[in-house]
Amino acid sequence: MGRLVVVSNRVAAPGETRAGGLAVALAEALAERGSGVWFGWSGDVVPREVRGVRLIAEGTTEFVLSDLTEAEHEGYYLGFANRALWPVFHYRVDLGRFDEGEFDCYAAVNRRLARALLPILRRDDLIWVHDYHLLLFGQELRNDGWQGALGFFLHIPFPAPEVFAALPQHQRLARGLAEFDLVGFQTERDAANFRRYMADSHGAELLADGRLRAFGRTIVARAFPIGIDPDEFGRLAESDEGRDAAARVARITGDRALVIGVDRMDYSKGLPERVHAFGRLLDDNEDLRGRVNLLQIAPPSRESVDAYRDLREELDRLAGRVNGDYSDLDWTPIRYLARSYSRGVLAGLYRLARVGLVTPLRDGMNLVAKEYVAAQNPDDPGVLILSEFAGAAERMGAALLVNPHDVGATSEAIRRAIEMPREERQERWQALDREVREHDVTRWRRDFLSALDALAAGAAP
Ligand code: ADQ
Repeated sequence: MGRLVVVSNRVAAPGETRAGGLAVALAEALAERGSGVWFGWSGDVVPREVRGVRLIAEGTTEFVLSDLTEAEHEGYYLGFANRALWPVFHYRVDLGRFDEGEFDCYAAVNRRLARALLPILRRDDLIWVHDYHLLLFGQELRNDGWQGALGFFLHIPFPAPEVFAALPQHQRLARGLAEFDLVGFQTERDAANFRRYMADSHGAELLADGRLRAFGRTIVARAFPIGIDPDEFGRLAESDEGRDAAARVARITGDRALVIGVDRMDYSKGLPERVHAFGRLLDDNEDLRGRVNLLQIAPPSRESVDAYRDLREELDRLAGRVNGDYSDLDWTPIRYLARSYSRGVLAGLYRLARVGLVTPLRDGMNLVAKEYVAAQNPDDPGVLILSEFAGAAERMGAALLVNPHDVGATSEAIRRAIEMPREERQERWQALDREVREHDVTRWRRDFLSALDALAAGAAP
């Protein structure tokens, strides 16, 4: 069996905290394979020219890191990836900035990185590329002669074809994606969007089992829903760190119902809509005033992108309005913490919270929904309220599903969750827990890699 080569925008190199479950999962995939390479951006930005790559070995895994220049960071990362692809893939064409120069920079960085990887590759390596930063990476490798197996996984949604086609460079991107042998998506809906787009815009022939023929190649486009390590989250929720965090918050909230939201601060996460819904809950239900708290944890991200600064200001204003209207001597309805917490702290708070409020306007999957479920006490579980527009909703129908744009319905769901009898909470939680366990992170990476291995071996997956 050849080595596994993981390619992603950011690499969790040795010594860096592998905060996300994803970084841990990929590190495990590499270790499990016996030998592997993890290649990508070091996280460092240098003024002018990038000279070579840095190699770090850890066990049987080799980390190969490249810096970005300031111009690349601006044009490729902050620019085309985060100001054009991220909004469009999350259905926010209105926020998209379509700058040809930034696209050229994006393509050039994909090319430069592919050329930096190529000399390290061996013929039987299995290459697994991640996410929207690297849509053209496979094509760049092929252009330079790579003939081996190439897989790609998209962590964010693949939008409806009409929305994807709003990107001025959609044809170039589709052509690039067609160079992968396996293209993985979070949900059946994403895979279907991609297949329909390829058929409508490029005359692709749709075959059985996710296969399709386009641009003279046969590729496979299928869903591989990502997950978490539920046992780890269960353990963390009961760890000293988790219990301490829960006890500190419980001292303030007392016996009031706690509603929790945990998100990166991003306009896709529906934060203003969530605060509106919580405000509406208090507007409409006098009996709940003084009896419920919203704890929203949302560290700022990518503050150099204008849309993120605007969001932060809007959120401060909205939470201020609700708190201004309803706070009392011993009660502040919304506590908003703009920082990151360790996974142990989060797990403890998830377990304490009566309601997990996960209401993105769009999300590839949303791992917070799964973490909330995994952290619950089976005897007295909380209630998950989940946006129907999160990928997680496709298989987590036992949650209270809401349309996050419908402020009234979301507010009503919060009320229902707070008042839900234990028996119904347990029934719903058991169904959700089964799903979180069935589609955990280990299955995700194994399913993807065995499909890619099968394609590499020339067999149908
Ligand atoms: P994200 O958009 O980052 O990921 P999500 O899936 O919710 O969204 O993952 C966020 C992770 O960061 C979770 O593990 C969460 O615990 C952690 N996190 C969030 N806020 C935090 C805070 N304040 N402190 C500490 N940790 C925090 C992208 C896609 C998703 C997809 C994932 C994985 O946008 O749709 O589910 O990749 O594929």
